[in-house]
Amino acid sequence: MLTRVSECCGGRTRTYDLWVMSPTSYQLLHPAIWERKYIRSLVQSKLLSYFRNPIMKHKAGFVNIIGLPNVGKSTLMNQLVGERMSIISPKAQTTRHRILGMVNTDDYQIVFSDTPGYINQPAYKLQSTMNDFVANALEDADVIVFLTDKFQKEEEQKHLIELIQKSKVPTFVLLNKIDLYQKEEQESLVAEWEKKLDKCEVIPITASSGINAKKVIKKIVELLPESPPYYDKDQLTDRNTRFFVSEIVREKIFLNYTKEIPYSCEVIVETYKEDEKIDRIRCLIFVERESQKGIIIGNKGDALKQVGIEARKDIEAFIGKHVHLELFVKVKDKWRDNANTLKNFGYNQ
Ligand SMILES: Nc1nc2c(ncn2[C@@H]2O[C@H](COP(=O)(O)OP(=O)(O)OP(=O)(O)O)[C@@H](O)[C@H]2O)c(=O)[nH]1
Ligand SMILES: [Mg+2]
Repeated sequence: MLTRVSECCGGRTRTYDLWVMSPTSYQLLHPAIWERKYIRSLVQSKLLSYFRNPIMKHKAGFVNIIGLPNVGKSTLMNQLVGERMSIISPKAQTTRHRILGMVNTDDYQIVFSDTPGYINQPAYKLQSTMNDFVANALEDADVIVFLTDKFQKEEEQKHLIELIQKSKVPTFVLLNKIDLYQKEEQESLVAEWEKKLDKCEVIPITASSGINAKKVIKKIVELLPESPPYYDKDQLTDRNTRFFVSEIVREKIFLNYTKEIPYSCEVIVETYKEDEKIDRIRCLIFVERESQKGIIIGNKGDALKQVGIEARKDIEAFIGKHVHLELFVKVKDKWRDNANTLKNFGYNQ
C-alpha cells in the first residue's frame, strides 16, 4: 500500500511517499519463507518499527540566522557550513542579501539563511529592502537562530526581541564572541538572556573559531522536522558563481575604504567568460557620486589595483581556476534610493 502524507510548514508543503505493508500481505507474498523462524522474527521486528514510526527518519529544514549588524551572523554561517559563503568585515551592514548555506549529512539537511543585520532606522530604500529580508526570515523558518553579543545595545535589539517573543518558531539565542568575555561576564549575560527570552535556550559561542558549533548543530537537528532534503545533497548554496564574485569584490571594498565609501558601492559582474585554463571576468563598481569614483580609483589607480589583486586571489581560491579580473567604476546617481536600480541589482528576492 503506497500512502502519501502531506504536512504544511511556513507556507511550504512537504509530501512523503511511504510504502506500508500489513503483516498479512507480507505473509501472502512469501508464505514459504514465513515458516522460517529467524526470518519471521526479523520481518516482524522490522514491521513493528515501521508501524511505530512510519514516516522516514531523514530530517531537513530551514534555519534562519538573524541579529543586529556586525554580531557575527556571516561568520557563524560560514563556520557551520564549513565554506566561505558570506563575506565578512569589521564594518556593520556588510551582508545585503539573504544567502543560503547548507549542511548535508546522510541523516539531515540544514538549510541556513544568513541575513542582513536588522537596521532600526533605515535611511535608504536599500536598507528597507535589507530589513524585508530579515522580516521574511522570521516567517519562513523551522528554527530561528538569534545572534547577539555583549556590544549590542538593549534599545537597538528591542524590536527583534519583540518579534521573537511573538513568533511560534523555536528560537536559540546564541551569545557570540565569548572569546572576548570574562567568565563571570559570560555567565551573567547568559542568565540575563534566559530571563529576557525565557522560552529560548541560550548558548554561548565563538563563531570565529567554532567553539560550541557542534553543540549548536546537534540542538538544531533535534528540532528539525522529519522531511526529505529540499536540495541536492551535494549542493552548498542557492547562489551562482557570478554572485560570489561580486560579493568578493564588495568585501575587498569594505576592507580597503573607510566612512561612506563601502556603503555607496554596488558590484555587478558585467561579463564572465570561461576559457579552458582561465576565467575572464569584468566587474562594474557603481558609486553614487563623481567624487567617490575618484576615491575608489585612488592616486594613479593604486587603490582600485589593490582591490583587484585581493579580489582576484580570493576568486581564484573560490573557483579553483586562474582568473583575469577587470574592474571599472561607474556613477549611478542615488542608486540606494532608486527602486528600479535596486531591482536590477538583485534586491528583489
Ligand atoms: N572576537 C570575535 N570576533 C568575531 C566573532 N565572530 C565574528 N567576529 C567578527 O565580527 C565582525 C563582524 O562579523 P560578520 O560575520 O561580518 O557579522 P554580521 O553579523 O554578518 O554583520 P552584517 O553582515 O553587517 O550584519 C568581523 O570582524 C568578524 O571577524 C567571534 O566569535 N569572536
Ligand atoms: Mg553578514
